[in-house]
Amino acid sequence: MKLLQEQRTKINGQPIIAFTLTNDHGMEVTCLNYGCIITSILVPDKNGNMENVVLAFDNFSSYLTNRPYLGAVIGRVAGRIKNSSFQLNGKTYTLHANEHKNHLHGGKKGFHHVIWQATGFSKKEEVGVRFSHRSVDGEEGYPGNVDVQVTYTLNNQNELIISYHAVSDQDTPFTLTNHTYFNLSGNVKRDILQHELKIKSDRFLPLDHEFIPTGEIKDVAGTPFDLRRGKVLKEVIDSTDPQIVLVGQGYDHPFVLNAHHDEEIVLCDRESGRILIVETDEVGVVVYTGNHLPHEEKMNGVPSRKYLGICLETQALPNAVHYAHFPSCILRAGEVYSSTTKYKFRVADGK
Ligand code: FUC
Repeated sequence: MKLLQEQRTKINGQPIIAFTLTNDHGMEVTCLNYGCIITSILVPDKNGNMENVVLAFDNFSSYLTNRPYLGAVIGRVAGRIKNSSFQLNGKTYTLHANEHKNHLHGGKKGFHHVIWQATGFSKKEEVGVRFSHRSVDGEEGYPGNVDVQVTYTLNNQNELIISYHAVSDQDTPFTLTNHTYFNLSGNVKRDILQHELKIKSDRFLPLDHEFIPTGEIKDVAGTPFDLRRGKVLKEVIDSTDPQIVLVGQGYDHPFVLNAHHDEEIVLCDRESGRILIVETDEVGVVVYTGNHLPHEEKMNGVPSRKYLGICLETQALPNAVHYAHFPSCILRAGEVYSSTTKYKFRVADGK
C-alpha cells in the first residue's frame, strides 16, 4: 500500500493537493482536496494493462468552473430541486437557482468547489484519504451547520469505497454523490457506446422538460429502462422512446434500486474485459450517459465529446423534497447521515 501527496497548485494561497493511493496490485486512485475530485483510476484490463478509466480535465483551471461536475463530490443535495425552493417544518426555504429557475447539484458553490481538509492514511490492507468540511447555516439557502466527512478507501481487492458521513444542527435536505464519469475502454480509447449496463431495478423516474422527476414511479418492463438483463448502451441511445429523446438521446434518469450491496449495478466493456460493479446502500442511482458533455474542453488528452463517459450517481431520489411518496432526503438535527458506495473493478475472465 502506498500513499503519495503532492501539491498541484494553489487557490487563494491554499495548496491544492493530489493524493495518489496505490494498492499491492498496482491499482491506483488519484484525488484532490479540491471538491474531493477523482482525477484518475488505473485498473488492469484482461491482459493486465493498467489504464485510466475515468474522465479528467487536462488543465486544472477547468475544475474551477467544472460544468460537467467531473469526478467531484456533489452536495448538499445531488440532483435538481424544482423552483429552487422547498418547505420544511412549516417554513419555506429559497435556494440559489443555478439552472434556470431550479437548483442543481448544490448550487452556486457546491461541495465540488470546496477546498476540503484532507488527511491520508495507510494501513496493511487499505490506503485512503479522509476529507472533511463544514457547510454553514444558510449556505446556498439551506438550514443548519453540517459537518461532512467523505472517505475514499482503496483495498487489495481492487475496490474503491466511498463513505459519506454527516451531522447537522438543524433539519436539512441532504444527499451526496460522486460524479465520476467512467470509461472502461482505458485512456478513453473508445466512447462508452459499446459498454453494457445491468441494473437491478424494476422502477425508474420519468423526467419533465427540465429533467426533474415528474413524481411518477414507472415500471421498467417493456421500456429502454429495463436493464435487469443488461443492455449495450448504443441500443438505448438510438431509441425513439420519448424519455430517451428528451434528455438528448441517452439516460439522465434515476433508477430505484431493488437490491443493496448485491452487485446491483454492473458496467462492462467486453473489448478491454473491464467490469465495474457498483454497490450501495442508497435508494437509487442516477445514470447519466454524458449526453451534454461540453465540446470545448480537453479531457484525457482528447477534446471532450458526447458519450465519452458514464456517471453512476448513487443517491436519494432527485426532487424528493417535493414528493411525499419518495423516500425522504431530510437529515434530522443531531442524527447521523451515513452512506457507502463501493466500486469493485474486475476483469472478464474472473482474474
Ligand atoms: C448529471 C445530470 C445533469 C447534468 C449533470 C452535469 O447529474 O443529471 O443533467 O447534466 O450531470
